[in-house]
Amino acid sequence: MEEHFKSAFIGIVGSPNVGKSTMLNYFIGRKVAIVSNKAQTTRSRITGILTKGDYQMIFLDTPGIADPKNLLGEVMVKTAYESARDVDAVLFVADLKHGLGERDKEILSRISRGSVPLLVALNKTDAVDKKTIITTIDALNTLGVDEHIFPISAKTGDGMDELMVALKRFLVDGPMYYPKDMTSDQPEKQIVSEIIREKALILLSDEVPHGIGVEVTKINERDDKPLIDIEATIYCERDSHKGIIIGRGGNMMKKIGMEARHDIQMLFGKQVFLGLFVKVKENWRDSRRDLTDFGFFE
Ligand SMILES: Nc1nc2c(ncn2[C@@H]2O[C@H](COP(=O)(O)OP(=O)(O)OP(=O)(O)O)[C@@H](O)[C@H]2O)c(=O)[nH]1
Ligand SMILES: [Mg+2]
Repeated sequence: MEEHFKSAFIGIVGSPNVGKSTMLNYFIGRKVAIVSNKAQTTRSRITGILTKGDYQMIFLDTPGIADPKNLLGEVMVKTAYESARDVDAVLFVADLKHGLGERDKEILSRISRGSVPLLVALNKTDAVDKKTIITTIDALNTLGVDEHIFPISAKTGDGMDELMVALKRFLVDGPMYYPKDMTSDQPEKQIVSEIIREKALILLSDEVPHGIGVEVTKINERDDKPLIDIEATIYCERDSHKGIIIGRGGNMMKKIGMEARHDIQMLFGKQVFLGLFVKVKENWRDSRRDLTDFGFFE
């Protein structure tokens, strides 16, 4: 039995905001990666694991590739391209609503130069008409991509079965890399900090959410009751941002805290006390030391 087990590593790459993380969550059947309508939601490589019968598929969701504006941006681009190497297949995701932009073309040309098989998912079929889908496929053909193109909707599931069938062809004989009930390799602290960052991304606007980093400093389960105490600090880049995050009368913090607490409670199945703090860490996205503290460098 063991020797027939198959596995595959699939790298998911593309421009920001095209729906890579939504797709990862769909494949795994639960929320592994945070999602928002803001570009650059994903900052690190997020592993999602799907184990079925005699195979295991390991998806690597990556940060959207964009021109880096700071050191964090550089690290993100590097993470994305590295995840497109040393995998059994790379799944390039594009957004049908936006069509193929210059950045998409550049990413495509870079990843198709390697020896890793390429599949293309054209996401958000639910938001466009048939003609747009055909035009985008034509554009891909012009770029030399003729096969393995899948119009899908990670939101509704349209076309996702066909894509999964295609991905299964890249399974190779290999071990079960992760225990079969494991869906992600993210440590608890990271999951919690990502949930808080997601709420900040969704609730805040302009440049404020992009400069936010969340550090979970405490997760403590009480011995005497089903209750978890969590403390986290939201870092931002400027004093003015701190004011916006706190909000009038503490309203914004309250909102972020309430929504995050809801999700964290669902995750742990226990009541959660969430203590949130806000601190300013100027230009942390350009500081190697701060980025190391946040876990972006080994
Ligand atoms: N209409 C529609 N919207 C979608 C679909 N998939 C994702 N979205 C939306 O697109 C936005 C971006 O989704 P994400 O999954 O965060 O995109 P991403 O590619 O991971 O983004 P980054 O992490 O920033 O690179 C969110 O608002 C999603 O709800 C889809 O199939 N249809
Ligand atoms: Mg993402």
